[in-house]
Amino acid sequence: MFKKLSVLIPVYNEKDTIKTCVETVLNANIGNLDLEVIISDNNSYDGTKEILKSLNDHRIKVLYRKINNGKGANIKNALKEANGDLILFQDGDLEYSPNDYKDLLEPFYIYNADVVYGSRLTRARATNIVGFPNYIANILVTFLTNLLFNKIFTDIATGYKVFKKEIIKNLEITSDGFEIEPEITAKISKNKNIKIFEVPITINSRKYDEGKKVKWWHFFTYLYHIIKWRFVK
Ligand SMILES: Nc1nc2c(ncn2[C@@H]2O[C@H](COP(=O)(O)OP(=O)(O)OP(=O)(O)O)[C@@H](O)[C@H]2O)c(=O)[nH]1
Ligand SMILES: [Mg+2]
Repeated sequence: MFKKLSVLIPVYNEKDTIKTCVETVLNANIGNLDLEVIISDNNSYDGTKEILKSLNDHRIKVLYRKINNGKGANIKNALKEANGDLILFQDGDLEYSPNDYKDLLEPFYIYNADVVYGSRLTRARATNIVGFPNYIANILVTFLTNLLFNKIFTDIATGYKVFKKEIIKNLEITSDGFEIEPEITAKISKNKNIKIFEVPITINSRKYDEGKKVKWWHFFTYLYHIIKWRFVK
């Protein structure tokens, strides 16, 4: 029933990980699905572009943006080109592992899911034990989402999100920055016909000196946008 998986990799200054990330994606277990990998580079200046230019596989398409206006804009750029039946978001930093694809895809076949989130906070798989602030921020934004949208997510800010094509294409996403995450979660939560599943994943979190880009104030960006999307149509 599903023929093709599109893996979207929005990337920005990830020279240390992007090559391994793409290779791991190309070798991931995705059953009988065909694979297309759409990488959107958001005007990296650390050598990532040069690495991307050296990639050579017919399944890969690389888009180069001339300006950087945020991760959301970068995801939307990749999304325009995607035509798989299932569309998966993959960060280029290897905090998330393509070894989890099999688990992320399973609910589409077994439960006819429309959306699957990979949760970092169910503790059912490997989790490296890192700082408390990031953990509590994720718990709080998820709790607020559950409260406002009557849901039971354990992790709304996860980078692993998979969608049936028509679901994600019809969301009409407007956000350009990290606020794309609350926008997507709010919009799918508001639509009672959309079946959302979560599966546990492995997370190998990195630190700021390893290139982490999300900052503490994005916690407040998330809170603001979760509340906004609860009331905005
Ligand atoms: N800041 C930024 N990140 C981008 C952009 N485009 C793609 N990205 C990718 O988005 C990810 C940024 O997230 P990270 O800093 O790793 O943090 P995170 O994994 O989203 O955050 P946690 O929820 O704390 O794990 C990286 O993989 C970036 O390469 C962009 O334009 N700006
Ligand atoms: Mg990351």
